[in-house]
Amino acid sequence: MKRKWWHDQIAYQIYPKSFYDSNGDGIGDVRGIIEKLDYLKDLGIGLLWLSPIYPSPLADEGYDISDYYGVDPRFGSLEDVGELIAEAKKRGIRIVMDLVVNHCSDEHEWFRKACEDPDGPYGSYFYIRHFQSDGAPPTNWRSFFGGSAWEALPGHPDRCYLHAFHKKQPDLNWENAALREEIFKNINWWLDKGLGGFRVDAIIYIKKPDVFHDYPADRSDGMSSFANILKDAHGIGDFLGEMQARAFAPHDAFSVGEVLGEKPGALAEFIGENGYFSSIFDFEEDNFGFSEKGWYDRTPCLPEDYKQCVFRAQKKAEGIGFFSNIIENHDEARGVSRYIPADELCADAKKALAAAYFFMRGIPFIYQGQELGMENLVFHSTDEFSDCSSFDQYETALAAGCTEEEALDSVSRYSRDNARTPMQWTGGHAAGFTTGTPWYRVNPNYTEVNAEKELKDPDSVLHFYRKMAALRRDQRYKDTFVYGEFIPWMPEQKNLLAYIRSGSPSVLVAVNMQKEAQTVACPETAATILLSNRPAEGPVSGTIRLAGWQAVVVEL
Ligand code: TEU
Ligand code: CA
Repeated sequence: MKRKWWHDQIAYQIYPKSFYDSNGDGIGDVRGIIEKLDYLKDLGIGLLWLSPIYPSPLADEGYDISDYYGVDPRFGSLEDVGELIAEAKKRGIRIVMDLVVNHCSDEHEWFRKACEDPDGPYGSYFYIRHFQSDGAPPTNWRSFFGGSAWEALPGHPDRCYLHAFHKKQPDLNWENAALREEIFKNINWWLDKGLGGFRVDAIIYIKKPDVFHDYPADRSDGMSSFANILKDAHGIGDFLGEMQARAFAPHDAFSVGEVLGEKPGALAEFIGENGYFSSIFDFEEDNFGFSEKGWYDRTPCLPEDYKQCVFRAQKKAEGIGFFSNIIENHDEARGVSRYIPADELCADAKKALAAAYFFMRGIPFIYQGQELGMENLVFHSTDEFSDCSSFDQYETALAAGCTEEEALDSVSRYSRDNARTPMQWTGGHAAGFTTGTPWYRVNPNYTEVNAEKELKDPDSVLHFYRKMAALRRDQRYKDTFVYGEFIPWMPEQKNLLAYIRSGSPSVLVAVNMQKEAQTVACPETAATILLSNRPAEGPVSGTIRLAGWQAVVVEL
């Protein structure tokens, strides 16, 4: 395998609105990120992905972009981004921005022009169709945020446009070569500024079926999930290959795709040696228990399920390329609240889950606050929701017959709001996120879970993350963790998540994902514990006894 500069990186995701507010307006900003670069450097990261900071009406928190060439004044300026790139570089960190090109904002000038003249050149930047003669939309596709994926075109009541997500996010028509040129030009413009690369949003949906038709209804609303179009969408590789060749490859840029639902057997096209992307995220765990009906119907992911997902994903990528490994992101509940049973949630369990995913094959991504052990919120009423999907899923649950309490519970468990609360820097005002009023509420556990406190405590979750990063970057083990094979170890043993990363030396990672102790056989007679979340060090042999939620990394 040809070695690439991103293979051995540790990545960190920032959700800028909630990371750090430098000017007291309650909204995180680019200057706030600059102020925290030393914190990130000390954590050991080399790639820094920012969720969108472009001008946006924020209907979907910046994933609705109205100008691909700017920075929203709420977040800062282009000069600030230039400074961020330069300051990050000094610390060995490359900036990765979010590329959101399945759709733009309905406030983007392309869409305005399309509304002015749907038959003109900008009309074909979008998917504009006529309503059916009875007034019904062209197809029964449901948008991901609820309701029809078709919305009346402003100024043209007989026509409508397609939106996979929010109605303020019209889908862009990639079949149009002029649109593709605009996108490649934009990517190159940013990469020329010295970016490390892009995280590529919702990219699987850029290819639509040749013929638009209904799919069987999957809820009582008579509509069908937008994801069903993927079955009939063929040939996305032409677009992605072009993007790779025209934009990413010439800059040797890192690209990580948000790809949910590539065709069976197609992984090599995406992340193989000449793949469209450097990597794509592993969503196997996130997808576990998914229900088309909505969050209220999801099946929780127990530790044993989690293990099966991890092993499946690792197997899938074997010999092909690198997944980007996560336990959470800005679209998901907090990993510790999701994969650790609620009554067993504690610092040891948080560290154990961390060790389980961090040393797998692939590029580990840390989502802001994850390194502190930040947890889900508890919602008491809909007044506490912020994200559009929280409202939609709450209504969906009620419509399906859930009580208000059950509907709130499903939002508490899966809402994207969980991940979007302000970063917990201190135990002081607004968790040290802002001197003003934070745009969204702080998780009440900030007095216990915060960076200031954890920096002082050598046993904190934060220090454990730092140790994990240091170990992964250690010259002696680097090649093993980056390129070593992933071999499941004692996979039959319940709630033991263990694997060997082969190399010289080989390493065993063994995680006890339950509160009861259990033992794991040590594959070598003489071995040494390199890292543990419980007091343990030095030589081991025979069997290793793991206390409840103990994780060890052992040199073989
Ligand atoms: O997400 C795309 C996606 O497919 C989902 O994870 C989505 O958030 C979910 O189906 C909604 O319930 C990406 C971004 O990560 C997300 O924040 C954006 O909202 C979305 O694209 C649209 O840009
Ligand atoms: Ca601010």
